[in-house]
Amino acid sequence: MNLRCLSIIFETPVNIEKREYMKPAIIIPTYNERGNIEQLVARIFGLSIPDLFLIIVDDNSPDGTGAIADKLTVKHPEVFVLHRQKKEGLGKAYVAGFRKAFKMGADRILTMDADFSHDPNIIPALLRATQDVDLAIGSRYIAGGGTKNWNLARRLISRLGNFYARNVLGVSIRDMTTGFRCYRANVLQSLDLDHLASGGYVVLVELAYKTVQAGFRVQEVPILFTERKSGDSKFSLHIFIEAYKNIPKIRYQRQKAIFSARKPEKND
Ligand SMILES: Nc1nc2c(ncn2[C@@H]2O[C@H](COP(=O)(O)OP(=O)(O)OP(=O)(O)O)[C@@H](O)[C@H]2O)c(=O)[nH]1
Ligand SMILES: [Mg+2]
Repeated sequence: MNLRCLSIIFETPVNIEKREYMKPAIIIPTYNERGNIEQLVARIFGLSIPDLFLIIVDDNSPDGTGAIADKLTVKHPEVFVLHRQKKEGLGKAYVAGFRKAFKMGADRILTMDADFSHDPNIIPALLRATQDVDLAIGSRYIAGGGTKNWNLARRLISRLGNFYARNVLGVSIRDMTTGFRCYRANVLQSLDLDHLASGGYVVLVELAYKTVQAGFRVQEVPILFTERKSGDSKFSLHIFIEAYKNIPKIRYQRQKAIFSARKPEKND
């Protein structure tokens, strides 16, 4: 039997054997996700991804998601839960999760929503993509991607938001607002996470922008985004307005940084 046959027999269904990455972490921010979290964790571990660990970042969900997550750690020692005092926004939750993942020595950091809008079966494809690029983005707006069961208003808001972000920031990524991504850890380590323009959803746009600006390679992987399985959306008009205001601020911050780096010292 030749080596190729052997590799076919031993290849797992998700083809993760020939992996270059060693220690992937998945960060799941949660706020009132009691109807989803347990099932999601089971689905993720069902993928049998080697050396995977999971970080759930819960902002003291009133529905008891944090306590459910704690129970999951008994069954799955690879699950870690960060309990935060109060709801502070998606961006802040991500950053807390990133720091924990750094401490634990993760070399790939994947983020996803808790509500099954992000299909766990795509996780291996995102991990695989980071063998060639530094950031793999699960994208609804490239060929093969899309949204399912979203009403017209939601589709318009998402499209408009992406159009606005792409044009204000001048980047070509089609889906800047998706939270289903896999970063090489060194990308996030190189970004100044202490001084992000926003602590909310718009951090997704900011992280994608800064990754491109820093010269890292980005690839979009098609995903089909479906309506949440259970629970309520946290998306609101407030989030939309926050994004609208903060995107120009992200660009301005970058220009200011370039300008001050170029400014000669007084004594020169
Ligand atoms: N820890 C934490 N998690 C949050 C916060 N806001 C949202 N989340 C989680 O972030 C993920 C994305 O939030 P969603 O409410 O699903 O937002 P969305 O996907 O834009 O909207 P829907 O799909 O319509 O619900 C989910 O897992 C939420 O539970 C927050 O302030 N703190
Ligand atoms: Mg969602």
